[in-house]
Amino acid sequence: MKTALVLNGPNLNLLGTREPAVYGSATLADVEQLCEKACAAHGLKLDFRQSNHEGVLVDWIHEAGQLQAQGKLAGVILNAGAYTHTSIALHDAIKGAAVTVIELHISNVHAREAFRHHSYISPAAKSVMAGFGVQGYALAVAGLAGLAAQA
Ligand code: CA2
Repeated sequence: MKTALVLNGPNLNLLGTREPAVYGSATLADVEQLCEKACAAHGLKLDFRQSNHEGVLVDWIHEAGQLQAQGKLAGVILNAGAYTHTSIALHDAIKGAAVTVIELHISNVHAREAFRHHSYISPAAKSVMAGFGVQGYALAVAGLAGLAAQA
């Protein structure tokens, strides 16, 4: 059984505590449960992580590239948070690791401030999703399972 690695970037540990109008009221622990269910339904194992540190996310993407090359990983669902809009390091890591990444955003970043309209992740990602709320994580798991099945 392959693993789906779900990576969450800075401040996503605050989910459910503030800004419910933008991000909803589910906590990150709720999102992890939702991903567990989605992975079980699609025959995937879940590895769910969060970090506020760019370099930690870079290291996890490198690790993911190795696991995917070994046939153990379906790919990565990445909500890079605000690093989406700033991080050439994450862009380079995804390219360098040659790992399948689904870029995910809870909110519709294109309907928000102009500084959220550009993503350094998108050109390196296989797929991009935004604006489905936290249910987007379950949709992304389904999408990743589909990509893995056709690989
Ligand atoms: O919509 C998304 O998922 C984002 O990736 C979330 C990031 C934001 O910087 C991106 O532009 C879009 C922010 C995550 C912070 O989440 C919080 C949740 C509750 C309270 C405070 C922050």
